[in-house]
Amino acid sequence: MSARIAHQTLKSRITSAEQAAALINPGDTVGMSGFTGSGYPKAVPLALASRIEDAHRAGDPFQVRVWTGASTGPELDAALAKANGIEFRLPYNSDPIAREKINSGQMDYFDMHLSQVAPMAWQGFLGPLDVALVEVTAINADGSLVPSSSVGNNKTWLDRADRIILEVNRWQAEELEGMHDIYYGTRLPPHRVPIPLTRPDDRIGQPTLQCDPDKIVAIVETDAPDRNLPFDAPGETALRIAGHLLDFLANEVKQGRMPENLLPLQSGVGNIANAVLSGLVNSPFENLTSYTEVIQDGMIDLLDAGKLRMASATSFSLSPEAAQRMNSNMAAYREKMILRPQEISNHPELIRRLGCIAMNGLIEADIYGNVNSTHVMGSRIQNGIGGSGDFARNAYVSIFMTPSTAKGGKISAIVPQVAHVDHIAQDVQVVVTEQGLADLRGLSPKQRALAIIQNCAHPDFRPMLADYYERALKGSYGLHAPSLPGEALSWHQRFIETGSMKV
Ligand code: 0RQ
Repeated sequence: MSARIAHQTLKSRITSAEQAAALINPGDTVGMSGFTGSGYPKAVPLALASRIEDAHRAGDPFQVRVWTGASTGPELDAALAKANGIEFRLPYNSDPIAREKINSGQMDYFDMHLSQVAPMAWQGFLGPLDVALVEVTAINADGSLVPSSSVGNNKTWLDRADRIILEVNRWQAEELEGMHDIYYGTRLPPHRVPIPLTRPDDRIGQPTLQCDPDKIVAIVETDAPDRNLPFDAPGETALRIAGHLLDFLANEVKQGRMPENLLPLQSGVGNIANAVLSGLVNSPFENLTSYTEVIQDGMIDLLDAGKLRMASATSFSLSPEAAQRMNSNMAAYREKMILRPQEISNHPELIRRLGCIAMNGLIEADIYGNVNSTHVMGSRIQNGIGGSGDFARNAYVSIFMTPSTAKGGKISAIVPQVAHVDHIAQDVQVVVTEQGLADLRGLSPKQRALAIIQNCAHPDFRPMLADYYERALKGSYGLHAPSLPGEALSWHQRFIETGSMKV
């Protein structure tokens, strides 16, 4: 019997992944743990996928609806998508097999703001939640649950579900206990009250999750690592983007618009975000804080270098090396990190109050600063909006960063008009590429266009953009935000037809 399960009655519910998967029925909605490859269930989804494949071989329909915190790992999204087992998915996916199912029209996907998942689940229009399938580090004698490497929507899944299946993962460090802060004070209107968090390091809840032990129908023991992907060493492009961004922040301090230790940092996922954080290690900034949704390698480097005082998030997103470093020294990291439910880590009220510096990636931006974070050529989803909207709209300063081209230079990340809008121009204050940085604050659309074309566009595409803009100034229906509707999306159409945006 596992020492990780201290509750006497619950020990009797330990079972195999196969037996637990047998408790999930066709058509069930399953709320699973997991956020950016951390803390997702690793055994039961695989067993469920195998059960679904058996059913399909026998000619029986079998699909489930899957809700999570954000992205998960191959044992969950890839396995279930490969088995054609997911009918509907929310709120974020980065798995290539699931992405293909969505883009080929075989899987429905509701791409939503991560802060809104829990409150919308409570509103009820998403339908009932049949099963919560949640990874935890341990079950205490009193039945409280020690969360693992992400919190995500677990509190809500445990509260809302009719039946609960737990995976207790021995791979997760026992010393995670005490790192989490689970706030139980959220309500639906008209009963909402202010969330009492005024600093990134405030603790406003309790260290464990609670649930009704009678709802727990199965407990499966695992010993499996999170999906930890290595980060690339920052290349020339990422380093140049980081350089422009750090210069901008230094100037904000010099102008008196930000304190010397900046404001709480939010940083998106991916190599460029990680490179920016690594750049901060060698910067003059000290005593930094972070109020974000994921803690990635760059944050650990900043903590280790003594530059970052503390980090608040809902999940880890670490390379295997950084995960190993954390797991072997968790008690020390626990003093400087807090993992919270995603409705708190991404809460607009808190992001606005704290004044976060939001730094997110993009697919493309247009000359007016509208940003597309999600859809390639306007129709193929890449990942999802994730937390970028939660942070961009409510941040003290909202920064978007990207290489100026994609796909070997065939695609310009700066286009006449974005083919899909996630972040309207009002939510985008700074755009930065390796070419330079455009500070768009306080600028009119025409001033923004000049700043973006001159500072951010790649030289291969800059003359084309300048030419479009000049002609739009002459031929546009109105001159507030000049545009030529018949031509504005022609770059995307050209890529679809020829494989390049270049003429
Ligand atoms: O495709 O993997 O096939 O090579 O998009 O692009 O340049 O590696 O950049 O990893 O930072 O991701 C917007 C997707 C950028 C990410 C996005 C292709 C490119 C590559 C990845 P390949 P890069 P990144 C906190 C905040 C939304 C969620 C968010 C994202 C792949 O930042 O998902 O911000 N953001 N969350 O080739 C065609 C273009 C392209 C393009 C890039 N213009 N056209 N393809 N790509 N630009 C985290 C969470 O919310 C959990």
